[in-house]
Amino acid sequence: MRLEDYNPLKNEMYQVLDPTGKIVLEKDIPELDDEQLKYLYKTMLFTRTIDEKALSYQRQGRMLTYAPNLGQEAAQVGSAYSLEKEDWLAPAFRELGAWLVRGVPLKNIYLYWYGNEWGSHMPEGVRVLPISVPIASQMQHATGIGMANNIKNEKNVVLTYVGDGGTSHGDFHEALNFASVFKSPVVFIVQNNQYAISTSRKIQTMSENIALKATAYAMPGILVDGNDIFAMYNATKAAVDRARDGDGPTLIEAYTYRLGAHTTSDDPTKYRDDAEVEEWKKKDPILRFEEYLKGKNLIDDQWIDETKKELEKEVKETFESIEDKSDTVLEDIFKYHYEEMPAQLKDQLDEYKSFLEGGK
Ligand SMILES: Cc1ncc(C[n+]2csc(CCOP(=O)(O)OP(=O)(O)O)c2C)c(N)n1
Ligand SMILES: [Mg+2]
Repeated sequence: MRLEDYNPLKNEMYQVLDPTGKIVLEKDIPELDDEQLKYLYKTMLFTRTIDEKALSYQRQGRMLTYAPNLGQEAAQVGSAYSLEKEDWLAPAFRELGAWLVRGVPLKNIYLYWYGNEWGSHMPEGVRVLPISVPIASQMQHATGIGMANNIKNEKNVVLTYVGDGGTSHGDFHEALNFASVFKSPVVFIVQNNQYAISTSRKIQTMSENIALKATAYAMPGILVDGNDIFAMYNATKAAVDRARDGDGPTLIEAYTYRLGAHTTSDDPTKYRDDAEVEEWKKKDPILRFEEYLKGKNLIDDQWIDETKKELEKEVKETFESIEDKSDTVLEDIFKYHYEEMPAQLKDQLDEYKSFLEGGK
């Protein structure tokens, strides 16, 4: 596919499979073999299983606050699959599918959401930065890594994600501007899931879409059906290839929907209609891909059932292996930012220690 064939200023959206799994652009079916296609499907299913289990553990009081990915699996899995091993991922906090594709072990993911800093300690060779909760801050890191790559003459690409709400932050604009000026090899993905907690995308920006913001920074921008795994894979691959060739960054808007709550502390029924959610359920990215794969006789209901059971078992065993065995050390929360802990951090540490000891 060619990024320039889709003009965000005309609100054109790139799509390969429609919501029923029918091919709308035959020439853009990616050249992936059967095993690769099944791997993509299985990873989307794994993402959903991990989410469903985490929500249930949280409701049972066994897990801390959790941010689900329900409905955004294609946007994450499809995009991350376009990277090579040596490339980097600079995530926000709602990219579970991308972490799995990049080789982050489930154990790490659950440790993180269990409040254990060791969850962010990636295995050797897994080029994934820790989860970044301060909105859009990871985009600066991505641009910086890309600039360092250029200086060192390395050909690695950096993939970074942000939400629709994150595009209102200064960090978003600074990262795009620097990346464009210095031809940093970055692919910026906006997971536009239509909400920033309770703030609707409709009042987040007056731009008709988010992809067109690329125009001001003189880089390609493309609006992609984020629930279409093939469209996400192809568009990101084109952007990754472009970055690797030294042509600089691209902005991709993955048009998707957060089917679940913002986090387990949120109640979306307070700010959006059930009817809207029902409409989006019809565009479920997993069902769409499932229909396509069934049509090719690659999977059937029995295979799906068996795969689900296998994944649920893995999730349960992994969670139980970390539950109540946390070796979280209070100091870990404070000690990694500075070589020597500054006075104000030390005060906070002392205050917290005295709080835990029952003092004030
Ligand atoms: C700098 C900063 N301000 C506020 C917050 C609180 N906060 C956490 S998530 C969020 C909304 C993010 O919305 P969006 O960027 O659309 O991502 P989504 O949660 O939809 O994936 C906010 C305001 C934060 N984490 N960091
Ligand atoms: Mg959002």
